[in-house]
Amino acid sequence: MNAAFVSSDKIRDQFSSAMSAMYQQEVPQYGTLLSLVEAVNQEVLTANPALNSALQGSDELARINVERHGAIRVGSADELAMLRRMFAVMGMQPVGYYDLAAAGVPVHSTAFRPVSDSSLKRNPFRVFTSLLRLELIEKTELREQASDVLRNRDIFTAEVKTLIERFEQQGGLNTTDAEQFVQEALETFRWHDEATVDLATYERLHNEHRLIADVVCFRGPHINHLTPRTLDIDEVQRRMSGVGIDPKATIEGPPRRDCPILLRQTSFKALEETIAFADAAEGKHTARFGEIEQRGIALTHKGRALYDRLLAAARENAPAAANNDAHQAHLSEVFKDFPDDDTTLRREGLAFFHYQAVQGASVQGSVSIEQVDSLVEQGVLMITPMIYEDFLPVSAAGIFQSNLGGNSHENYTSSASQQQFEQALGVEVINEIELYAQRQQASLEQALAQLAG
Ligand code: OOG
Ligand code: NI
Repeated sequence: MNAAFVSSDKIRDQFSSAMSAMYQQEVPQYGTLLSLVEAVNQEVLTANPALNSALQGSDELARINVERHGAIRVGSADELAMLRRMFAVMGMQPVGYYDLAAAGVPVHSTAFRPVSDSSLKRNPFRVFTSLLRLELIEKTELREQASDVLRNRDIFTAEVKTLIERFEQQGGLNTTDAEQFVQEALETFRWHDEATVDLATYERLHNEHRLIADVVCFRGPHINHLTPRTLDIDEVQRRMSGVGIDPKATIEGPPRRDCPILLRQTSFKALEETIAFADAAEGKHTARFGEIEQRGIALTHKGRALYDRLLAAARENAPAAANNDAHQAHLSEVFKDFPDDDTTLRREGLAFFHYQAVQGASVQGSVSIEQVDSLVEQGVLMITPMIYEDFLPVSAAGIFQSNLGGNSHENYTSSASQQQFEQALGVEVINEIELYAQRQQASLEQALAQLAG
């Protein structure tokens, strides 16, 4: 790459901090949440020196305070395709496909995120991006009206489009262009307290599904939440109400464990905000909230299948009360069937790890993949958990639902349509499990070469 160009990692880092600053200003409760998360992270690290050095050793400590994800919802294939080009400037690729229709939310989604070890280390910022499935609106007239409104908006500034093209032609952006890109890209995600439609149209769309009104009635896909990573989600959940934040009833995802797996998430309820409609009527809209997450180890296909099976079993005989303590106790009971130590997780091929040759260690002759188990046991190869960087469809549905004000829609029967999503996107999404497997393999090969060298 031309040395005069700013790295995509740096542009992403600048963008994610600009987005966080904008959202703190727009939604002060998010700033309160950030302070709470930081305080709890600090307490956890102070009380647990072993965790502190483990995180430091795997270079994770540095990313904890910059780590976050956000979410947006767009209305058309053109919008999604342009977003893909915009995120590419920041080194973010579409990873994974999530079907939410099965859970009563008329969207399907991907996550734009960095993919390489070094980029993830620098700043793993991800944007969960949903595309509205207008075809799921049954009333023809309403569907056509929504699609007309969407056709008439442009969610990108002229300048950002020019800069995206320049990036694609030159293979990078210089410092001035990169700075302007960050400012212009930010405009796409800004909140607008003016709707583009009259109140009656808003209400018709809202009655069809609250999410449809959120996507269709505004000038752009406002960022609807940002999510810092916490080291103790249970503690943050407990303390939220003490700082004036109203959390959703239960934490999504797996229970608390010695070896955390995948992703646990909880959010605070979306705020009711005043909107001026196109006919000068005043009304309310609820869209924006805050979320926290705690990430654990990425699972293989086998591990994920076990997770899905246990989660389904837990949901089938869930306790009646939607109380987090009862919910977590029940989950912990069901998840006793999921091994909870690194040795078993690795031996049984349930989870992904990074491999490292222990400094100064070497092995006579060549080393083969078959010797890995014994090299790990001998302490010649060190393993560290590979963090799960993606999302979970059941959890995402839970987060969506907690903001739909209780009047949830019956499930859409239409099947998942990854192909249709990819057509809109303009490329295929990257398979997340393949990505973890490749990264694990690369770290293993490097470690073995080092031992033999
Ligand atoms: C996205 C909800 C899903 C997550 O972290 O799983 C989500 C949305 O509300 O647009 O953010
Ligand atoms: Ni989220």
